[in-house]
Amino acid sequence: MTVTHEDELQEQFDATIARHDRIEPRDWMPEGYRKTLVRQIAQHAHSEIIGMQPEGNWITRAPSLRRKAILLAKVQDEAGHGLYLYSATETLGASRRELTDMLISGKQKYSSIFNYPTLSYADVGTIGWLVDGAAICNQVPLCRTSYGPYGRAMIRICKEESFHQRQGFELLMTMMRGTDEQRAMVQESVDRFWWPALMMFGPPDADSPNTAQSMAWGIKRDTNDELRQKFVDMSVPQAEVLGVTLPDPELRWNDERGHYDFGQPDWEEFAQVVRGAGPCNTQRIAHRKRAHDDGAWVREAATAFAAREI
Ligand code: FAQ
Repeated sequence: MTVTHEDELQEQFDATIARHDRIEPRDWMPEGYRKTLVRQIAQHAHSEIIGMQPEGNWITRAPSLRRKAILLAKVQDEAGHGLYLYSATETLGASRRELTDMLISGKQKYSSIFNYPTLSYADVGTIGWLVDGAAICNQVPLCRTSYGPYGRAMIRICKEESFHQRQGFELLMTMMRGTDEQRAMVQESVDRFWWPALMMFGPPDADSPNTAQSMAWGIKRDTNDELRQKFVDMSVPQAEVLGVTLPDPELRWNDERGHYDFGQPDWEEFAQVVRGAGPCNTQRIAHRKRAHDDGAWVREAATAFAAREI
């Protein structure tokens, strides 16, 4: 049997993955690895950018200057996360323009969670607590992902997401110490966001087409179900401290497993939202497209300026 150059490259790649070393942009990589990374990192970047909309909705109506300053800073952080991640995909040969076109035309996905509306200011706190909380559970292991630029971007992103989670919890805690009406607002918000937050981790492992290969390549370090369990275990004691009820009658501690048992989200609803038929999908993409079109003159001016400088 003849050993080709490609076989040798594949062997080196496999050895790097087995040593838990990083693959860097200049290294050879299988085409499937590159494509999977572009898909996952682009979806992640789009989620950060589209994720600015539900909370951005409340910037003009924040209840105080302090809350407005916090919210502005958080939404701005999400834009930064999107930019680090688009930069990471650029190292794989996918341009930001190309990815933005794929997002706007519906060819690439973004997280299902951002297709739900934000109906009250409590949602700002719940997004911080549950959505950023789920994002941290999912993203801390990604700091050890096998692709260097993605892992390094995740380190900074995770630090900022931890702050986001804390600010959400603090906002909810403040409301829980307030009036009956405020407490009811928090509970109503948690009732709406709990199940969509569990869906953020993706389909159950048995229905996840990408997990096995992504784990073998060291792109993902944990399965969807493992991370979902970690999130539930982390959130239940926090809900107790807050004094809110999680809307799951099956939620209870299982001594034998050393974990909480919990019910299943509505996976049919998840499939619908991912297909584009969630409550806000059309609005989110239309808004993103409008912002992109409105920014055309800025991109043209920057390109003309760059050409003049050469
Ligand atoms: N929504 O085979 P799997 C944030 C798709 S950032 C929509 O399990 P995989 C910050 C999946 O892409 C939140 N689509 O896929 C923030 C695949 O698509 P395909 C985003 C979903 O990739 C906070 C198909 O279903 N975080 O929140 C979802 O192995 C507050 C089959 O699924 C990341 O992107 C979903 N929830 O595992 C911002 C983290 N789940 O192949 C603002 C990085 C799955 O049909 C405010 N990503 N799909 O095209 C990951 O860890 C993985 O990509 C998973 C999915 C775990 C999301």
